[in-house]
Amino acid sequence: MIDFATDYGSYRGEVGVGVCALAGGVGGAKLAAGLQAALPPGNLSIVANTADDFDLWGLRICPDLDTVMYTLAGVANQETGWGVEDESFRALAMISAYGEDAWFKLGDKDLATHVLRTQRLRAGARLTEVTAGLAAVLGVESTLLPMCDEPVATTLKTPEGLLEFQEYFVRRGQRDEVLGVELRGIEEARVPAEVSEGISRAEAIIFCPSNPVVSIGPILAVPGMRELLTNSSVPKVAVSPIVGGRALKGPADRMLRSLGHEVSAAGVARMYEGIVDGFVVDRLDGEEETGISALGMRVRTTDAVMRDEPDRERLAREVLNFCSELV
Ligand code: FO1
Repeated sequence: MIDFATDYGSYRGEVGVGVCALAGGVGGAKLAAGLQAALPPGNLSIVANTADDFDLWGLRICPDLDTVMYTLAGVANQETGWGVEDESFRALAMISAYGEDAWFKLGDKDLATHVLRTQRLRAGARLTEVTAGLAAVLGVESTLLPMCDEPVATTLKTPEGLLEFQEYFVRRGQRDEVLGVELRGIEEARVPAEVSEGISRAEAIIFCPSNPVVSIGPILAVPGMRELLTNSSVPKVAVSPIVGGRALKGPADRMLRSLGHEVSAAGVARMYEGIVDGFVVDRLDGEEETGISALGMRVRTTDAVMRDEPDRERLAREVLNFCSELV
């Protein structure tokens, strides 16, 4: 049996191969940080959702990529989960003084990331290259990869009409009922060579506890991504973002309900049916094991809530051990 956390097989020491994790924002970043702590340096690649990216004041903002990047670099704001620690908002105050509605809280240090990213993208670099450059300077030892280089924009159908993702999530505080999800630009998106390589060379693939509709959903919707994952014969394990019928963070529970999915760990497992072969649920949801097993998945029941840093690494090690049992 391979112990992913210690014997790193033939891939030990190579950058970005070994374990590949799919992640959205705050919840995904926590498990990614645990995996990074549990694995030898350079053995983790993370494919992050970029469908909640948008333009604001002329800058390209990539919230999920940045949340993962700051978390893995150890500089994330611990309270919010997004943004940078020890942040100030003086530029935002000035923007507000000019009469703009400063609804999206861009900190001064965070602004540097958006300014440089925008400049490099305009100069013709791919988002994959720009992200690698920023993450390297911040000291991220894992390979952080956007799901695609092309712009994709999650647009939500609500009773108030179509809303851009950040409009729904931040400006309107997730109060609208989500009746449909459209991923604008997804047909033109392509799996970057780096993502294809990260998945093909991975010895285990982990679906972080991120929103299955608007975080993992867009990653799986990039043309060719689902096939790459299903064709891979390595263990694929998802961690439930729903515990005790509620989302660990954000509006996933309400979104699942309004879109007609069952709001439970089993409901999320059903969305990954045919792709993952293992599913991790919290002890609160232990009774769902039979239903999830019926989907053809092995189930691991554990404490799946990450309250602090030791929790992240403990859960990551449990997930890695579960993967080794599935080989
Ligand atoms: N989330 C908020 O709830 N309010 C904000 O003002 C906000 C600002 C922000 C700035 C930079 C960044 O990278 C993320 C930011 N987020 C904010 C988080 C983010 O919009 C969401 O968590 C994700 O898009 C959902 O995954």
